[in-house]
Amino acid sequence: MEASAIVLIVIGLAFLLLVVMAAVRMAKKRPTLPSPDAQREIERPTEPEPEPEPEPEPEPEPGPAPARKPAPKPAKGAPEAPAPAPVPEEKKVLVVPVPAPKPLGAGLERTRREGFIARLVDVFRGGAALDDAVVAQAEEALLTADIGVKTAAALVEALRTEFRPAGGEIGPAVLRFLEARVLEMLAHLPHGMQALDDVPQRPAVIMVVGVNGTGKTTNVAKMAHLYKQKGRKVILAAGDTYRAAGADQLAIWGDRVGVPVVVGQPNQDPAAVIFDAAKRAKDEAFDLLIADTAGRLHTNVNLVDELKKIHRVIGKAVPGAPHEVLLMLDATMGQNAVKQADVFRQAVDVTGIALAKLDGTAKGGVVLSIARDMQLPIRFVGIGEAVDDLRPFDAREFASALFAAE
Ligand SMILES: Nc1nc2c(ncn2[C@@H]2O[C@H](COP(=O)(O)OP(=O)(O)O)[C@@H](O)[C@H]2O)c(=O)[nH]1
Ligand SMILES: [Mg+2]
Repeated sequence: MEASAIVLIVIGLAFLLLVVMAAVRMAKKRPTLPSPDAQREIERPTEPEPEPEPEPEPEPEPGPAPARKPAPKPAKGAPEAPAPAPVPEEKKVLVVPVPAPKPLGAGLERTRREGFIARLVDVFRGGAALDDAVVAQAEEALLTADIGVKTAAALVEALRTEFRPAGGEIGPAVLRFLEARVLEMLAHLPHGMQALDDVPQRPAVIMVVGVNGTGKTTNVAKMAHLYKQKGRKVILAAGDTYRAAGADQLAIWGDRVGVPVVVGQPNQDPAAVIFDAAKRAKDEAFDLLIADTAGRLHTNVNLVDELKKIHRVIGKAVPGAPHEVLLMLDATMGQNAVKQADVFRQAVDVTGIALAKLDGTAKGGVVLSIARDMQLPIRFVGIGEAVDDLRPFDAREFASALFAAE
């Protein structure tokens, strides 16, 4: 063979080798994507995402719909996938559910689970007879509850003399019996939100009093919201002129619920601010004026005088007003709330009670003490901080929520 032929064969073989090597390298390279990010994007659909922790179960709290997970972005430089059928994403209507008002039972949860109801359930658990020992334990549970000594004694007496078990498990029957008794105790007072229809001259005026921090300012606005929903034209007076924040707080809440708020100067005489508000309410044909006041220390003599003065001045601006003096009590204070009430009742003629913060306490039994010992109607109960969390008090709803079987 000629030398030139050999050279040609060698060159040919070398070329062939180069082609094979290049092919092998390309085959190895193919699965690699331009960036690690892009690789993650591609792998996502095949690799099942870790399931969200099943425990704890999310509370069935009404709220905005969970944000939808954004679709993975196509990786930069990744090979174009065949165009998927266009999803009419923009046409989907975003439904934001309007949260349903919290049931009253939710606000009584702690009283049921940690308070006297839980203790009663324990006393009667699994039992079938109502002997003296069981009654004594039930008495103890009721006496340590915030329902007040007299009320507790009355319930135990009824249990002893009138309760006739019909056989079977006794616990649920005792709860039904006590529920009926509690309802009887509450029934004779005109609880609930006043319609104010019988007020001869507009505006009707509600004056709200109570110790600082009980919930006056926020609940004045929530009451305004409730009356507004009933079609009333409502105006508010920021009578807490001692704390600059007091008036600002009411003004912000007024904006939120869409009612005007009459605000005075810092440290202005609160009676003057409320008088101005009453005049405006009259001149501009408002249906209802709700006046917030300062709390400070309820033992403060000045406060008592001040409340008397406000009461008088309201009557001068609107004859016959105020039509309601609502005492705001804080349920978390239990029996102390009942004690506080006396001071205010000596200062002004309290005509109704609003009980805030039932949701934050196991002392929900205090409702019974207030109604029975004070003989005052409970107009509203607060079961949270949201605008819808102030409820007109309904005795039947309360009793059945309190004794609801678990
Ligand atoms: N959890 C709960 N908090 C409440 C309720 N009512 C009022 N509050 C809170 O109690 C605090 C004091 O309320 P505020 O209206 O300023 O009381 P004021 O000093 O009497 O005017 C605020 O943080 C309110 O949001 C209620 O029903 N439940
Ligand atoms: Mg206040």
